[in-house]
Amino acid sequence: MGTNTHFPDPSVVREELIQKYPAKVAKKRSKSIIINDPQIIPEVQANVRTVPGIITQRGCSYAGCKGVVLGPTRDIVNIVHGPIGCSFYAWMTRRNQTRTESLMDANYIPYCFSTDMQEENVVFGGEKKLKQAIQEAYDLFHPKSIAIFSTCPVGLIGDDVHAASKEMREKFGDCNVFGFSCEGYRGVSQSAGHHIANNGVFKHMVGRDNTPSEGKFKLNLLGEYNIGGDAFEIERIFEKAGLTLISSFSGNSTVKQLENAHTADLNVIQCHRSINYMGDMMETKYGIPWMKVSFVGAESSAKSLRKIAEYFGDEELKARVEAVIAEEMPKVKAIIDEILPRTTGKTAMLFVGGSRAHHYQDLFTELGMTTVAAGYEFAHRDDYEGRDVLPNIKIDADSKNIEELKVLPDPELYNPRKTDAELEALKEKGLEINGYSGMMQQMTKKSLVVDDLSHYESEKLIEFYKPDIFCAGIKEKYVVQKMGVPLKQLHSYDYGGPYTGFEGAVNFYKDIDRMVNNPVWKLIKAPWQKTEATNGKNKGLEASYVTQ
Ligand code: CFM
Repeated sequence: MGTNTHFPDPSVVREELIQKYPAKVAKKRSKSIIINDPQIIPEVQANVRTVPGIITQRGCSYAGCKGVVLGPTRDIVNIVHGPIGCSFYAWMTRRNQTRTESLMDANYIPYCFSTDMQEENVVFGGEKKLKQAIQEAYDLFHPKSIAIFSTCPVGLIGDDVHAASKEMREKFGDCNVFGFSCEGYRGVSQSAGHHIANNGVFKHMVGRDNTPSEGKFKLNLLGEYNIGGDAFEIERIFEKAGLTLISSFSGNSTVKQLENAHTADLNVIQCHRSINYMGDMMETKYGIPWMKVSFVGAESSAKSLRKIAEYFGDEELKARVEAVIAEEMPKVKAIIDEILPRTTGKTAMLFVGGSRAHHYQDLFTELGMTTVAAGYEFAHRDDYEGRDVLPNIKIDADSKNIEELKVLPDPELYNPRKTDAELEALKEKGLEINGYSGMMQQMTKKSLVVDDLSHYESEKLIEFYKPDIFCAGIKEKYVVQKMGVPLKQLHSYDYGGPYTGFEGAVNFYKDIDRMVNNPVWKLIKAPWQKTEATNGKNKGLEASYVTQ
């Protein structure tokens, strides 16, 4: 853990960031803008309401439930109960890919199902229209499952999506219909939607199919949504290593996989934020432990594979994992050796979601680049500071809004995969069982950690640090690029990917090399830079261009 010396004093930057705000807002924002110290890990204010008027990067609860967690399962018909705009927003924009086994297999991802709520439905109620929509979907597709997602007006007018779902489920008999109260306003961000989705998938899907699964080393991959084909690369590696993937939550998944997931012997969690609830609930009900892994970065992939092999404790598996790493790494090394001299010493900023701002720091480290500032849009304190702080997190009114399921060991299916003594022995070997140490432990001393970064703050940070690359999403992309800084979308990957595993690491190195070493950025002057054309008087907000 080195100390940044060639960067601006973070306390000055922090002061600057908050000084423009009115006193009350400044007080609130100052708790979310933290100078990191990996040794003592300071407290970060997170998962609280955004101050009205601040331009946030966040999305809504419906986005987290429908778009994020349920969206990637290909054979559920996901019906959005609401105005058409909410559906359009969630239609194919996340780049979650899927691959059917045969052309005859169901895949509803390319479709957009909505009740297209109109004023009349808002005034007189929309349940009738919802039931018609469910019937129509059933008649057309005969799917195994239909899920209903509530948007804001549904909660405001009081449509009961659960009663409507139950009525239709009982009517059909062969189609599992269930609803989600994931109205956009349910929480402070999409994080609330993740929790609501976890509860629904756990209640209505996991454990429905008790067919014994085959395979010696069976695991579920939680919190991997197959953006840009990420899950395909992890599946390739698992297969090569002799690991059997029972279910993925939920990239490239099917209803059958999710319903049978409780037959696996280990849950590995990639995105802790969106699915940690599922890991905990499956452990309590079925006795399956979970482990945090990350397949973002070649080194992290190797480390995660070794952790999985250690968990199963089989010598043959360990040897096979080592063979896979030995076979994959030289290809990665050949590329990184060529790129490293061009990327070493450059700086990055990452402001993304609830897990990638952490995971992608590994890839930048492999590129010899330093992350000078990072933060999540909607993560909680445990994603920053580690799960040890969980007992100290204040439960506010917004969190109380979301149901905490009371889960008990299943009288028939509970089967602890490891004894307490075995788990202890694994922990002693350094395996973090049911744990996650968060982002800040990995970041350098005096780097800046900012939760729920505002638009104004992002401009200020760029002005101060002039990073070589800024990682965020489409809402930020062009504003940042107009400042002369390339922006890598870490949500959609800018049409690229996969970035996981060994092949993904190579893709990422090449893409970042192309971006940070592209001379075009030097031709753009940032808004605060004086231009010759206006005789030094231009201090406006528009980027200006130098033609030669
Ligand atoms: Fe998890 Fe995600 Fe993320 Fe997320 Fe998301 Fe996403 Fe994300 Mo966009 S589940 S928290 S709600 S890793 S859609 S695949 S990229 S913000 S960092």
